[in-house]
Amino acid sequence: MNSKRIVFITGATSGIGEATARLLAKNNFKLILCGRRKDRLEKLQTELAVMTDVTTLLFEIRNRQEVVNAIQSLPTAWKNIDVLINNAGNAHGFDPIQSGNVDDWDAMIDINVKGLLYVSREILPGMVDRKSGHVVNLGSIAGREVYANGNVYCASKFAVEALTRSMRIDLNAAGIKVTAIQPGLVETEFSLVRFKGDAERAANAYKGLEPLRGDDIADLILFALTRPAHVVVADLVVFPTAQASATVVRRD
Ligand code: 8X3
Repeated sequence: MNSKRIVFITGATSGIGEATARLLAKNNFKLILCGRRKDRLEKLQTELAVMTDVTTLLFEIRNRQEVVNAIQSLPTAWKNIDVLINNAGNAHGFDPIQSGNVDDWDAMIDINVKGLLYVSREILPGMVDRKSGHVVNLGSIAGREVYANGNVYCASKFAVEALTRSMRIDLNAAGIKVTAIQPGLVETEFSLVRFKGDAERAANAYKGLEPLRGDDIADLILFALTRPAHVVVADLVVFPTAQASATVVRRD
């Protein structure tokens, strides 16, 4: 297997994206780190550049033209992307549907669904031309089950699930691998964003249990990327041991 594959990671500056970047850097992948926070991107690039080739792309994934311009600006040496990790995404707000904040809805649909599509639309044609590639979409248990106040976040992750399955079919003829990773409770900045900076509410989401960490998910992504050519990890649901479903969680 070519150990110098080029990996494009969205949302690389925190959480699962950052953990994945770190692990893949150690495992000899070349990295295109994408995000909208310049300082964090540069810091991570400097840190990982001692291990592998790293470049960065700064763009707002909600802005289609920014996405297109950024990806098209890649130098020739970085254009043949082998692995696309569609990781960028978040939950914004936790309100019942009847009183949801429409700006939150827009953000989740724009980032989690439309952003994934904008990036994929730019990168997939090259993979199809080369008849080679691997797409890893970060879904969620929220893309398989709904729960109180999850509404639009769940809808956005159900959309990711539908798009992942669709990609698998549409890209099958070109021999492109498509992997879905569907985590449950992972402690990152996720809950802090969902609860708009309320650290106590965010901490409560993981209280009394040992949640997954970004590293746990990065580990599974590395596993999926390092299977032999004839093997694809199609779908991985992963929980902390204390979790049994979106809503059944044992807290001590
Ligand atoms: C995040 C997992 O359970 O908070 O995607 O929806 S959950």
